[in-house]
Amino acid sequence: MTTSQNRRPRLSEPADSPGAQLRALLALPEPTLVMGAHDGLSARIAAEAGFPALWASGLCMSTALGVRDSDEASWTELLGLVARVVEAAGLPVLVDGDTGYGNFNTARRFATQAERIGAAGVCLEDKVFPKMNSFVGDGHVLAPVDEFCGKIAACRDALRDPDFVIVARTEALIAGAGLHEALHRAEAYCAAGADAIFIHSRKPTVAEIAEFARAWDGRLPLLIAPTTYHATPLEEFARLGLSGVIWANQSMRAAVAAMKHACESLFEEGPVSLEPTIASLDEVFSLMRYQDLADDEKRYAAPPESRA
Ligand code: SPV
Ligand code: MG
Repeated sequence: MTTSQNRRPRLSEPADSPGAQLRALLALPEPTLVMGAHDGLSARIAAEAGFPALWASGLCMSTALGVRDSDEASWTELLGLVARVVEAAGLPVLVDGDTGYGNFNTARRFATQAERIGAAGVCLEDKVFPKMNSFVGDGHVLAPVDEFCGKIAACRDALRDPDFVIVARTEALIAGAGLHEALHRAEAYCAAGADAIFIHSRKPTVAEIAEFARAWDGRLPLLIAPTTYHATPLEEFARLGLSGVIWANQSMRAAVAAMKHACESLFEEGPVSLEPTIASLDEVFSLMRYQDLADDEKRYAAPPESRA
C-alpha cells in the first residue's frame, strides 16, 4: 500500500520559503551567480549545471513567446512561464517584473501572483510603461521617483511572506541620468521598502558599476547583469561587494544560435552532419527524469493484469 509518508522527494523541498532562500543567498559574502531562464527546459538545465538561483528574464521569456521585450507579452502570459521555471528548477526564482505593468495597483497584483506561484522575489524597474529592453535605443524614460516608491511600498504591504524579496532596479545609468541620480533613486527605493538594488549598465566595462558600488557601500545587497561587461573577472564583482551577478540572457542566446544552426543545417544538408552535434533523446529523457516516472509506475500504478 502506498502512502503519502513514503513519497520520495525529487526536487529540493526545503522548509524555508523561496523568499527566505533567495534572501539567504544574497546575504552570502561572495556574489551569488543567478542564471537566466525562460521556460521549464532552460530552468532545469540551469539547475543541473549547479546554479543556486534563477532569474526569470523578461527579455528571454518574451523571446520564447515570439514577441519583443517591450511589454508586448501580458504579465499573465509571463507568469505562466515563470510557473514552469519554478516547477522545473526547484530553486529560488527572482522574477523580472519590468515596470510593474502600470501603476502601484498592477505592480502589487503582479507581485502577489508571483508569490502565489512560488517565486522567491520580484524585480521592478523604474521606467515608464511600456518599457523597452535596456539594450535597445536611447528612449529610456525614467518614472518619477515617488511613483516608483509607491509601487515598492504597495508590493511590500500586500505580500504575505515577509521574506519575499523585492528588488528595485534603477535604469538611471541606462537612461544617461548619471551616478548621482542613480544613487538618489536607490536610496529612495531602499527607504520605500526594497530589499535589494539592481543597478543596470550597458557600458562595455564595469567602471560605472564600480563607481556606484563604492558609493553605495553595501547599504542593501546589490545585483548586476553584466551582459555588456561580461569580460570582467568574477573576483572584481566580489571585490566590489556585489551580492548577485545575473547571467540574464546567455542561455536564451545559446539556444537561438543552436536552433538556428540546427534548422539551417537540416534544411540545407539533411540530418547526417547535424546529428552528432545535438542532444540525444536519452539526454532529453534523463533531463526530464523519465526514469522517475517508470519507478513511480511500479510503485503506484495498478499492474496491467489487474485491468479489466
Ligand atoms: C532581462 O533579462 O529581461 C533583463 C536584463 O531585464 S537585460 O535584458 O539585460 O536588461
Ligand atoms: Mg527585463
